[in-house]
Amino acid sequence: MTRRSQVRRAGRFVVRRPRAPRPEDFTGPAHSAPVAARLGLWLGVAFGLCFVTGLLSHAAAQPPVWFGWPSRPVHLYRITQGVHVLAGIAAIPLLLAKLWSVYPRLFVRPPRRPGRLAGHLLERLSILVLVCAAFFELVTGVFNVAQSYPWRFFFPAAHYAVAWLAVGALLVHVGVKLPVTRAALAGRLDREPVPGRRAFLRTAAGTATVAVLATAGSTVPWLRRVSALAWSSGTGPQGVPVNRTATAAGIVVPADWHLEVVWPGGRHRLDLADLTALPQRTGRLPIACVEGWSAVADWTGVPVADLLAAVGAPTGRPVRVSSLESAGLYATSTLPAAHVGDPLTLLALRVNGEVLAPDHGYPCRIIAPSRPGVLQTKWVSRLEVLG
Ligand SMILES: Nc1nc2c(c(=O)[nH]1)N[C@H]1C(S)=C(S)[C@@H](COP(=O)(O)O)O[C@H]1N2
Ligand SMILES: [Mo]
Repeated sequence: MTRRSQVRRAGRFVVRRPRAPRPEDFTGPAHSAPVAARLGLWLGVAFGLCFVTGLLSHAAAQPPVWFGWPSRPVHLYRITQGVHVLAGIAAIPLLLAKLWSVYPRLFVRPPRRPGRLAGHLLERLSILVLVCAAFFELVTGVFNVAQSYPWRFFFPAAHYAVAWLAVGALLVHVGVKLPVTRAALAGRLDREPVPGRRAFLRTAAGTATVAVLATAGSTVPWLRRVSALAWSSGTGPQGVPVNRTATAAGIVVPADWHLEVVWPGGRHRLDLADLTALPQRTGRLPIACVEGWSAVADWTGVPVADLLAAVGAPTGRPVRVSSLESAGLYATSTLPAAHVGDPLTLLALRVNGEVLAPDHGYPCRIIAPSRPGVLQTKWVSRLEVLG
């Protein structure tokens, strides 16, 4: 009990009415501006990486007219998406540590002066939005990685929209806290080291590092052996993991399967023997899923540009790819002109020296450099050169 607590005499007993806690009551080493500032800085970096790489991924998957996602370097998308997911994983323990550090501030009394009260409430509201949006992003992201969607909304659209909310609230928060953060980071708040603070920060940073190492094997091959929690092992038929099998997608390849190539003013049909007879090229290319996993394999097939040229179709234009899987998100994808022109953009017939397994898209699939995995369409049946 502190001196401010009210004391009332009632007969022979002294009754103390407890008062609401105040931030100053929380004296543990984690609850201090220097700790909160440092965690805030790390979280800012993690969320900043998530936001920028998320925007890139969104733009690569649904390019706006003014944006061209490059086909080189070959591993570009793999890197940006790996960073996206791993920065999100690192942010989980950092966010929990930050909330633990600052939760005593829930007990700050609102100022009495009406002018200040409005500012105070706005700042509190921005923190509420920030915390909710941050949790939403991290939780839905982890569920997406686990390929589980126990909700009704469309994950990419919701994850993208809430990212803007999170970043807006984060900018407000950083703006409000800038003076105290700068003072804290510059060591101006406490000159004496306080025991326990470093240990708390080290534990938070260590937990984030362990979380990243435990999952990074999904995309960093040499970490596969230490990544006990990696969601993709790198194994599957022909050494490449499979997200959706041919059976799951309901694929039945018809006996008279052929590839139809269509362009403004012409069309051409090729069967598998025609495709196999064309000059083949092999490229060591990754599949990089938006879920953060990636796998590199030797893919062999006909470069799409060569195929178009061979049948007399124009090159240098975007190409719409259709799958035997006729419904749903994966039924079609569009190769931008830059990808069509890249000699490593393949209509692949083989992987790691073998004819594609049904689960990898037999008879043929698109494999293009630096492309979101979701657009590497399997079981291709039609290519349409767009006008
Ligand atoms: N037709 C079709 N193509 C598809 C898919 C699919 O479900 N159907 N999955 C996509 C996704 S999400 C990824 S990451 C890559 C690699 O998935 P895979 O491992 O199932 O081949 O293929 C893509 N191509
Ligand atoms: Mo994917």
